[in-house]
Amino acid sequence: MAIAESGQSSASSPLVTQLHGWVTTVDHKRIGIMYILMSFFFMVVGGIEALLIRMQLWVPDNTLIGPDTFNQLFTMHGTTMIFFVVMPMLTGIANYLVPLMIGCRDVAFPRLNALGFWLSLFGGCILYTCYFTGDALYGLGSAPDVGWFAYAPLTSPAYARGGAVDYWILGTSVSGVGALTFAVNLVATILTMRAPGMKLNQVPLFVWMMLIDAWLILVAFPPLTAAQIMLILDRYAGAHFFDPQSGGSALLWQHLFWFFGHPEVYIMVLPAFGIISEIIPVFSRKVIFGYASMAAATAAIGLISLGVWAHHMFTVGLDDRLDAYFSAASFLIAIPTGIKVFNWTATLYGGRLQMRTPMLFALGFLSMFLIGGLTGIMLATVPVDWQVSDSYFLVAHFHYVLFGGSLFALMGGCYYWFPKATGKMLSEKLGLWHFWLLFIGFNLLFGPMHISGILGMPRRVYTYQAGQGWEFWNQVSTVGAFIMGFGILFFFINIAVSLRSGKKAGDDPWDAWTLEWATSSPPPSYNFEQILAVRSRRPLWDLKHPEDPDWKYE
Ligand code: HEM
Ligand SMILES: [Cu+2]
Repeated sequence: MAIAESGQSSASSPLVTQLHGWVTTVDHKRIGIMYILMSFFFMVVGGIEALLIRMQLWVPDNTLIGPDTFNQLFTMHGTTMIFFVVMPMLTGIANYLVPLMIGCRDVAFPRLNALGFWLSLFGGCILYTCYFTGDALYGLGSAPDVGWFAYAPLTSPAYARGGAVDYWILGTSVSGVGALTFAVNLVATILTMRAPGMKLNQVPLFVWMMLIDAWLILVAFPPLTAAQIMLILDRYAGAHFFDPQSGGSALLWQHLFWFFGHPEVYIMVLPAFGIISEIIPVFSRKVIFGYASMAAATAAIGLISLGVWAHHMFTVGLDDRLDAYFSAASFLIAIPTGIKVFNWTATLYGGRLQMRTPMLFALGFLSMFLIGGLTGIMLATVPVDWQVSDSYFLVAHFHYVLFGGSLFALMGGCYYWFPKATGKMLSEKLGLWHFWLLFIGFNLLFGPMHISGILGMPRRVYTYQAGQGWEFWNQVSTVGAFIMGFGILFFFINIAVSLRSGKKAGDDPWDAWTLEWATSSPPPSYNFEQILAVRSRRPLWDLKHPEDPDWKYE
């Protein structure tokens, strides 16, 4: 069993001993798996919240949930999906893979790694404690209702009474510190612990993109934490950072929040880029096209993404020149992103494509991320943004990027590396069901939101009147949401079934070329019996084809 071989305790030892092995572990692989399990748990929670939101919007003038609960639901849903679903899933995948991919035995600071996981998990627990104690305007047991961006002064003591908002602040800041420990660890690991001979320009692209990802976390999270501390001081120590009536500034929150919030989008999507850059070459049986330009484009995206935050603030009435700058800077990101899309397409072009589930998810990612990217360019155009900002068009846009883009690729990654982590293959048949239900449901759910948004439906409204042309589109969306829910159910069924009775995977089921496939599946706790020396970007190709190794050409 996966768990037994990668840790100290064996499968035959009592359950308590096994559990003890898990909660005390400092093994990067076990920590990675725990992050992923945490993400699955919160995916169910955030998904139920999303379904409740969609049920409320099924018909005009619906009274199923009511305005107060609705506000709490979209706040909790957004916060959960970002901080406790996508973040832990990418952290888990990176934690599991990066040391294997660069051929070392663990991360640089294994204990710090464990601390990071527990901080993330406790952050989620703190947030959800609000349902038991967080009394706000609505009495005991209410959740925050201020949106996942928690705009001040809506969060100031005057408007957010009771403790609900405090649970948001504490939950997200504690998990944010967890993300910082992860990033520090990852940077140190990648820079100092690569296998002998492995130059930085020979690591798999996933590692490159995670390096830049970690760097973005290091720049973006501290301002958020600072803003959160300021908000706590406003709420409990009589400070007035965000209180205009006493010389504070409400816009300050927006600047600090989006200085985090925009790079956060890239923090969530760069790992997806990385996963796709591993999957597409293997299932096209070709070397990735433009390795160096891929890494350079990622660095450019990371840099530019730090300078565009105020495109979230076009409607607050900044100076025109500022709007123009932030609009232009946002357009600029299309260039490196375009380079990447070009490289992926060029890798596919002329390849011997193998349509296995990971590849399907990769192609699903490509198509939906493209749509999300194009609507992003539209939104970066100031006059367009003035029209559709805070409408469902925006909700459609960011779900295409974050769900269609990020989460799709992360799920594809789960299919690709599941055999490595467990020694079992996932079922292709159930995988197909998962993919197609998700893909069809997704487009039914979020596609029509472009239209309802352009027709004027504002986001964050708990209901609407009949006769504005919104009913049909909302019903399509709600149907799509349930189809997608079924899709995710297939994902979990697939994992459960395959763990019990999946085909044996072997060390290298996809005939891949990176180092993680050089060890057993699942890998032993020390990863590699012998640390391999590396001479090219595809060390396993070199091993398999000694007559024609890559290093002759690189
Ligand atoms: C079944 C899946 C999902 C459904 C049905 C869904 C649906 C919704 C709906 C209806 C809203 C409320 C929009 C509003 O009135 O503002 C919303 C908000 C949000 N969703 Fe999702 N969503 C899903 C998955 C996700 C995922 C995977 C993510 C993150 C990666 C996500 C992130 C967000 C965020 C951040 C908000 C807050 C929007 C805001 O108020 O600004 N959602 N979602
Ligand atoms: Cu942005």
